[in-house]
Amino acid sequence: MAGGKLKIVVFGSYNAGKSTFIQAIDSQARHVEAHTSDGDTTVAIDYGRAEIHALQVYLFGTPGQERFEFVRQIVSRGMDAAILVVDCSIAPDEFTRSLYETLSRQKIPLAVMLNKCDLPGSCPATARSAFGDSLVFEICASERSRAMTALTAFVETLAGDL
Ligand SMILES: Nc1nc2c(ncn2[C@@H]2O[C@H](COP(=O)(O)OP(=O)(O)OP(=O)(O)O)[C@@H](O)[C@H]2O)c(=O)[nH]1
Ligand SMILES: [Mg+2]
Repeated sequence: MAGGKLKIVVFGSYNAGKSTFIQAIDSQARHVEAHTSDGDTTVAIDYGRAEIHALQVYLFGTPGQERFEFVRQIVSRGMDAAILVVDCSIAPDEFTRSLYETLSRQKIPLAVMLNKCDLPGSCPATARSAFGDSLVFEICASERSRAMTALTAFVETLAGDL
């Protein structure tokens, strides 16, 4: 695999685990957040990087709240690939479905990361059925090794596109 750069944008509903995923990949990751009574939420962007097979991978996380659509549009510009993080410990939500439909329509590679698989109520097998033939990984974003293994496997599928 030749050296190069890859911009991957991470999408997902509020609280799905996008910031946790990026932090697991890069402990030096940065993010812009607001403190709320429900915990912290991303209001602008997450940024982290990793080197995978001599490729510089730049990860940009987006806010999960619907009202930040304009931020998602700005951050998405020029992306080479997308990741959709899904909390599979709760019932599938409409916003996840709409993000999935929008991303599937775009001509960019997509990986779905079924997150929070460590929680007792999680059901990755059921969640998987909502994502058709897409590339799906089961992760626990707070576990670096599982997050990194999934990201590496996704990046390897992109090698031919670079
Ligand atoms: N048990 C468990 N908790 C997780 C996991 N991933 C994230 N969390 C928790 O879920 C909550 C939300 O995680 P974030 O990474 O902030 O979610 P986000 O998608 O960035 O949220 P927004 O930026 O507000 O859209 C935090 O309390 C995390 O600690 C996981 O794999 N397992
Ligand atoms: Mg976040």
